[in-house]
Amino acid sequence: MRKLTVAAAQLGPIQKAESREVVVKRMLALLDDARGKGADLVVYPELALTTFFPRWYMTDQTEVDTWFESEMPNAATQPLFDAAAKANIALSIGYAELTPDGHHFNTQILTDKTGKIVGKYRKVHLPGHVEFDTERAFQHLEKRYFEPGDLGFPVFRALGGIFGMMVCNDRRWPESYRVMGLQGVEMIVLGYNTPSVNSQKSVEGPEQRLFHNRLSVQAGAYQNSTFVVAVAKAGDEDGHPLIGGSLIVDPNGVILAEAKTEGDELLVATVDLDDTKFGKDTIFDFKRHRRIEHYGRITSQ
Ligand code: CDT
Repeated sequence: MRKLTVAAAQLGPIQKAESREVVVKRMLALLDDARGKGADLVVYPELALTTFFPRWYMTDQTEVDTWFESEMPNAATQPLFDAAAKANIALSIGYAELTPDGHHFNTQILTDKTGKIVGKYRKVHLPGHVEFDTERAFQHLEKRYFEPGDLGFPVFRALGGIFGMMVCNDRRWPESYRVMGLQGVEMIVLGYNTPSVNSQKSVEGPEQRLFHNRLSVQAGAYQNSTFVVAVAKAGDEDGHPLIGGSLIVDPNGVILAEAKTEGDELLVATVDLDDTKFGKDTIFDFKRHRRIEHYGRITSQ
């Protein structure tokens, strides 16, 4: 038995004008709620500290860089790291990372219970486009502001288990889960900012987007026999709605908890990481059952 209490800390909307300090206060309130519920780990969404800025077209790199963190923790987030360490809780947080040598990534980190960063992931699958697109109802400029992650899909031994991370669009790609599944991942944590409507297809609304979210996360969990914790930034950001629907899913693909609101909301589940074993030893025993001689196309084109 390897029990772990995990909390998905869904954040409601963050307006463009709101400061990181205001957001961190909300993150601290969710942390406090999680502490009261016995959480070992609290997971926050993609780009948790700011509005989803890739919807805004910017040409001035100095302005772009104001949305990025060049240190983690920094002055704005130190109170969160301190409170988590005091409460003996590990954190996973998404933020825009500016490296010392000037690279820009959409990053998620994992800390241990002392606030030390023990894992880092940089988003591999960047959706959207580079230039202003007049055909879209709104912009999604991740390909303009971020470089594809350069760390692959590593896993980390932490909290008595094997953890992996992904960010938003990665959850739609079976390869993201499988590369970590092949490393024995037991819990994948991820954050997302998913617009409630498709900017290129007016008939695709929130119900379909919530369905695709569940479909991707539940399938990824089941097919790799791993827990998945998927955490939204939700609600209306300056007139741009994002879906909620944060999820905690078990290794059978069953939903243990699902957000009911589009605001700040905490989901909590106590799980046994040993529940990942049965699937990994039977139907998804990759060593015995995979037929890699037929999978070449996946990496060759
Ligand atoms: N943040 C993020 O990756 N959002 C995407 C939107 C896809 S549409 C360009 C997602 O996959 O949810």
